[in-house]
Amino acid sequence: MRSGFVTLVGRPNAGKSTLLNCLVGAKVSITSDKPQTTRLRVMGVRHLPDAQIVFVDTPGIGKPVTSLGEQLNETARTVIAGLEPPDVICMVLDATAPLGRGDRLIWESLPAGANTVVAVTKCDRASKAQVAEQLAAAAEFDVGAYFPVSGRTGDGADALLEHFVAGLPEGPAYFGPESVTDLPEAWRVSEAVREQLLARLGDELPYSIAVRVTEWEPKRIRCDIAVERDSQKGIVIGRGGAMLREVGTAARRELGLGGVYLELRVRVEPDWQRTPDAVARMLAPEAPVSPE
Ligand SMILES: Nc1nc2c(ncn2[C@@H]2O[C@H](COP(=O)(O)OP(=O)(O)O)[C@@H](O)[C@H]2O)c(=O)[nH]1
Ligand SMILES: [Mg+2]
Repeated sequence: MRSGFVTLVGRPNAGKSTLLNCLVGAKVSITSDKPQTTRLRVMGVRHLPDAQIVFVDTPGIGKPVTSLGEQLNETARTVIAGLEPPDVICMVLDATAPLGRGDRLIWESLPAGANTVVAVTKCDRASKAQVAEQLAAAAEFDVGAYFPVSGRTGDGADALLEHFVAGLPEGPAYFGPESVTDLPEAWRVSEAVREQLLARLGDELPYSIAVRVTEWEPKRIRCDIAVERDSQKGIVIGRGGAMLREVGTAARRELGLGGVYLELRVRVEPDWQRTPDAVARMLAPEAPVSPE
């Protein structure tokens, strides 16, 4: 048996979670076109004959404006600081955005001597010239290998996967054959709900939203959606509850929750993303809290 860990790092929105899902071959980490979508370290497992690769998704590292932003950076940095060979780091760059200070800061934060590769992703959306330019620009990061890929179409993903497989050391199976993620079931539900909200909301609201499962019964799951202001509550509920109904239906379909009633409730938690205690509560990956 061979096994190992590959951690994806990069700027917010670079395409890390989409690439992780593609490499795992299953949807384990939610994605959106809004920053701060990934709020936890999420593991996704790729099972291969006699081998297992554990891909680790991290929040994007960016300039923090709120306690939430600080906590997301901290989560990513803690994961990065804990990496040592034979763990592999996959630095994800967006082919459609020029290399910038953000990428360089992440590169500089990687542990010295780390086993790192660069994946230039979103190649389906970039011209050949753009891809070539980005690969050339990425040469300033002196890593072991460079791969053009698309997390959306899967182009190039096989070559990247083969590279990881070739470098796997002998090791145990960290996950059972049925497991594709370490996220507890309740978190998969709340994340699916948040993903559907992110897909439907404008640019400002997503930062203000946090979702938690508060009750879990065989035929009924209750989710609390926290927003920061009364005005946001109305937007999330929608006209006559239309938005919540749409989100609930889509999330249930995504999760395959046939026959289970998914109850969504919206409540205001003023300014939670600027309040360290509230942020910690919203991001705690342990058992869902009961409503006070
Ligand atoms: N066209 C295209 N879009 C992508 C690709 N990867 C990610 N995206 C989009 O880029 C946005 C950010 O992706 P996400 O995976 O959430 O980025 P993350 O913040 O780095 O995890 C989403 O709207 C994705 O659909 C890709 O390979 N091709
Ligand atoms: Mg992500």
